[in-house]
Amino acid sequence: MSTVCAIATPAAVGGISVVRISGENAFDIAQRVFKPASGKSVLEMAGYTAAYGKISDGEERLDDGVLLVFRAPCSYTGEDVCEISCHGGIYVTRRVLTACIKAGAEPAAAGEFTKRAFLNGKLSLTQAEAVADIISAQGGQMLSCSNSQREGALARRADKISDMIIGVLAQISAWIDYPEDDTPVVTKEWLSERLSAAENEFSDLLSGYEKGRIIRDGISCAIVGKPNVGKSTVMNALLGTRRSIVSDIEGTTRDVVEDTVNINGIPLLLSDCAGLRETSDEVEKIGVEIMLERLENADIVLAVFDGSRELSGEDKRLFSLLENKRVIPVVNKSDLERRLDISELSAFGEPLVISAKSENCADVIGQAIYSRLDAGNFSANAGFLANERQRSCVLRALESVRGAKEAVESGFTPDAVGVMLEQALDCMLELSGKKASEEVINEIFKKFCVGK
Ligand SMILES: Nc1nc2c(ncn2[C@@H]2O[C@H](COP(=O)(O)OP(=O)(O)OP(=O)(O)O)[C@@H](O)[C@H]2O)c(=O)[nH]1
Ligand SMILES: [Mg+2]
Repeated sequence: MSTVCAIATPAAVGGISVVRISGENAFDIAQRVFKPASGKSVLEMAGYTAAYGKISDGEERLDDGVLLVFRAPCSYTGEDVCEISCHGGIYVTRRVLTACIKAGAEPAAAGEFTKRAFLNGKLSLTQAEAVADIISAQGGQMLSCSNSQREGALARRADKISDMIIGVLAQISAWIDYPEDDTPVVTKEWLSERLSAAENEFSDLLSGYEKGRIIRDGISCAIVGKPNVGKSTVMNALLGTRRSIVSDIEGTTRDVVEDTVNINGIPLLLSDCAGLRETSDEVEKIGVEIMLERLENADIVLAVFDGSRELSGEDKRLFSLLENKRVIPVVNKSDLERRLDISELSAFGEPLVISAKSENCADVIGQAIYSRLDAGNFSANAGFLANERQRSCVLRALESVRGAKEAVESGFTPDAVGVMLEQALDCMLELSGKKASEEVINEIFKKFCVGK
């Protein structure tokens, strides 16, 4: 493989920038660009050591910096790697990169270092995907889940089930090939037990996907209700700032107001929407249309009612829109005399009775959202499906295992069962990357940034 280089830090001004070189000529190239102040040659430096020195492009001095040396296979990519840290200016960093290219390195493609780590057996595909997730993590939960994945939580789970399937396949083929030997007979019960174990494992992984998605992407939360019930006041309380305009004029919020807040390490993507009512105002009508869209697509809906008033026709119109949604009914203005009959909201579960103007309102709503999503008991250490590709592999594996189970039940021959189990195994090998096509691999690493 060629020797590649890229800037590993963002294209922005900072204290330090890093240019990374990986491949068999990494030390030769670094030697041409970097001269250690000690007078020692880069080629003599041991792995995991650093040197301070001068960075040049031919005769032109560019900067002073630090060189880190990693010798194959003990590096991120598994190849010889050098990292040159220079001052974090955009121009100087680009010049250091150009000097490395002039010295013989090729510019790295997006994700090329991690792709090489995968190709050199340093990481499974799911671990490589977790590296991208760590970079894009926006909340503590996502970060800790991605770290578990990078440490191989899902890869281990996939390997365990693949090994089990391989064991069953071996037993089936031994029995077919040498029926006269004293190979244990593959009975219907023996097969069913193992197929059920595989089915349960796949179903378990798939059932955790939704929670994983929420932790990964955050929760979208639409705040809806008729005008003047206090939606924008709730929004501001959750954000801890005056983001939305609050007034006692009905129809104050017309355009959707969006912002993000973190609850227990999960990003909550809030949309404060226009109040639901019949209106002849063209702009407000559009606001109501957008509100309906947000309501439809939200992971969770805060349906706000004014507790100081009886339920109106507009409140009741909202009811039908909330069907089949994950709803938290919020009865606001608890500081005023209650006129709303809470039992009328019983279809949506226990309402939160709050005053959006009170200090603890954000905590109460945040906790209610968190427990409603049931994300708290999500165990990332056990491994979970972090993206659509991984989910699709497990879905297909589950289908094949169910097909194999049906074949056993219908009295099909063991080789028919074996074919379906092989399909399931292929899906698991695609998941871990042991048998993924070049297109799949390229697709994954294309989404990485250059330098990672
Ligand atoms: N007493 C009392 N008044 C509140 C409470 N929450 C909001 N209000 C008042 O209710 C009025 C409407 O509040 P908003 O937050 O603007 O209501 P909204 O639902 O966003 O209204 P629209 O944007 O018009 O749909 C304002 O005068 C708020 O100060 C509360 O808990 N108690
Ligand atoms: Mg409002």
